[in-house]
Amino acid sequence: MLLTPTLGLLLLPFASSHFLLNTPPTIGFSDDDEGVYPCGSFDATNRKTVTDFPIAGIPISVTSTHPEDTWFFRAALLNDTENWVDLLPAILQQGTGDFCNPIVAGPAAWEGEDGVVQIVASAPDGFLFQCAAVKFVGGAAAAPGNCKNGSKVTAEFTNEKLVLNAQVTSTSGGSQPTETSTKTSGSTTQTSAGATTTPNAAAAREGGLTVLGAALGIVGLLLV
Ligand SMILES: [Cu+2]
Repeated sequence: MLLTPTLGLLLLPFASSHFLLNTPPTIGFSDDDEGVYPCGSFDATNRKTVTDFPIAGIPISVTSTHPEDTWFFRAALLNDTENWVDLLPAILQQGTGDFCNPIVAGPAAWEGEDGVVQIVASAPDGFLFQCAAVKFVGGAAAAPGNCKNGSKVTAEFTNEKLVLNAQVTSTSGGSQPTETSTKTSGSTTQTSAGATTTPNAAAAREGGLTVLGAALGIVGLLLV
């Protein structure tokens, strides 16, 4: 029996995995342990395959087996892999299949630094993680390559907050809250920490505001 290449690609990951990180190359993938923070059971500092990450942007491509995921694209410096910075606001993706954002910008202040990209999916079966080893560099954005979206896939930014280990990461409003919360992820009406009305809460992480500014600049590209 003949399978078209496309059909074959679709069937394989759907058989078992939660989600696949297509690009940048993953540090490692274990279907059973993809729920293990911070990198799906793999070492966040693994440098076996390091991808150049131009601050101007790289494509991030995943394949989801879930009907719905909320994605958090984050990054950390290699020497500080507990401080994750949002590269984009949260993205609500609906429909199983390929989801690719052609240009995800990096934190400008990190040019020349070794880093780790973390992809978090808030999926129907829990939080899932994969990471990629990167080096932040200057220059033009990386080519989108094989960046494509499945025909059933739609995506939009949301103001959902990622809450892991009671630490809140802001994904909207340009603030970097320092409060903690026991609220679980999933609500878009959460106001305790990440509210958009607290512009002075930005004491936290250098680079965060720059990142968000860059993110807002490419909103229009998300559905390309
Ligand atoms: Cu799953």
